Amino acid sequence: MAASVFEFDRALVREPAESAVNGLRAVDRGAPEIAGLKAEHAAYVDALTVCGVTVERLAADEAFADSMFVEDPALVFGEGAILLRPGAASRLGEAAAILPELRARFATVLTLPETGFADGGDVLVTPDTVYIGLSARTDETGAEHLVAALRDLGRNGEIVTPPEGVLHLKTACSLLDAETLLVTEAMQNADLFAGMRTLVVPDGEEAAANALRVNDTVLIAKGSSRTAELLDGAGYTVREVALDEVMKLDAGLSCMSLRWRSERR
Ligand code: CIR
Repeated sequence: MAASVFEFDRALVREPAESAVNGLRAVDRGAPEIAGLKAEHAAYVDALTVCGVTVERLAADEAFADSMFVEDPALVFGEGAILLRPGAASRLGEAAAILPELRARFATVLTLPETGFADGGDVLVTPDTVYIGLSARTDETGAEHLVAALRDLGRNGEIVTPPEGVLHLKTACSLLDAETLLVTEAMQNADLFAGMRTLVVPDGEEAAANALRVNDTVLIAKGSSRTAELLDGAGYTVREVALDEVMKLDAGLSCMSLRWRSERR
């Protein structure tokens, strides 16, 4: 059985680049304001730290506007890392940029064959299964390569098809504990996760479905008060993190870090 999927003691983040004003966004709600983006990123790092995680910060990479979203070019576990192939043309080069950082921290770093695409935002790790969602960023070929790499790490991968209009699998769902997911209603109706319990985010708070469980705490987007109440009522410890500028780039909590539990504890 895999190690706990929400107990982490290490995380890697990348500082936002000034070029983030040119970051990808499906619906243009304006460019993020860089000072605000940096402040939100710093508060996110603080939140991870308060939750008991040692966070290492990589320098901003101006060559890649979306490079602060380090979860997309890599997938990490205590036992090893997998270098992914982000499916947006402007982001594919982020993989090569993060490779030395993975090699410096993991004894095992697997790479995928150079066909197809697989994006970390499409990967949801549960204790028994690593779900890989097909999307505009992850195709069948990339997903199949990822399943093979996961097998080499002793993990079971399963490819799923999320509902239309979901940027990344984890845009619309996240892990709350070993048996429970937080999902949007559309994701609930798609019924992709056999054997997992689900809590559905209240209508109008769909963005809160990208929560992040870190040790004893569930981080959620600030302003999702009904989701906070729902989680609080279900017994979770909730911490809100401001994400207004981050959300202008279609991003949320999970994509701003790579997290793992080091084997040395
Ligand atoms: C992008 O479209 O690639 C970025 N602007 C946002 C990526 C967010 N990543 C994620 O949800 N895993």
